Amino acid sequence: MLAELDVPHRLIPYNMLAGDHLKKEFRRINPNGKLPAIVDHAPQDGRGPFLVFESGAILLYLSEKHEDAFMPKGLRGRSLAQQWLMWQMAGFGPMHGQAHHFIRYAPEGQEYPVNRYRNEAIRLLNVLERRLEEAAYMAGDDYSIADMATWPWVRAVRAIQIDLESYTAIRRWYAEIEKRPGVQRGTEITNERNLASLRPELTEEAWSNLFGENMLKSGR
Ligand SMILES: N[C@@H](CCC(=O)N[C@@H](CS)C(=O)NCC(=O)O)C(=O)O
Repeated sequence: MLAELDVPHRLIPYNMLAGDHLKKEFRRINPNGKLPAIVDHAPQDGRGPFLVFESGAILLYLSEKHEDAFMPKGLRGRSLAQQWLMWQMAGFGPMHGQAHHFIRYAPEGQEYPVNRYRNEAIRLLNVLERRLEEAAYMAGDDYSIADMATWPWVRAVRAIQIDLESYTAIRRWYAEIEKRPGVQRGTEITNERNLASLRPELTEEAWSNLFGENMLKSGR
């Protein structure tokens, strides 16, 4: 979003495997201790820095701050963008996240959760495919913050062994968004290798930072 808006910003990479996100300083920015979060040093009211967490809230905040950027005009259009953004936040993102967890990070051989979350991931891709058969973008004719929120999870599906071959509308939409200069700039930092490797090797320490005792301790 920041690259698309072309506003000055400083990106601070956090290494989750090393537990950077568990530090007290970061919890002051995001009480939920997760990435991403932003600090706006130039808020509209001219008061001190403003902190925003939750990716959907960050997208809405930046859109509103920048004259409703990437938000359709009119009540219907706005509502459509919000509906699909909420759908991503509450469904597509969390379900794909769990699919990544059980397929890539959990001990192998757990058939039930792997099937459960792969099925949900596929069901949600089917919902997206139907939507993109009837509209160019998720909220209608134009690219919006709903597409921005969803595109990165679609980008990651090969790591959960889902093939997009039969998803014609999603592939059309995906390729159009991938060409955008803002998207190219904004994705430069993604670790492609990590996305491609099916089961990343985690040290005990990294595991604990992500899913275990270190993660729990940090929030107490
Ligand atoms: N609903 C949150 C989800 C944030 C989230 O789960 N972020 C992941 C990285 S993509 C994270 O920080 N994981 C570290 C952890 O769970 O300890 C959002 O959309 O901002």
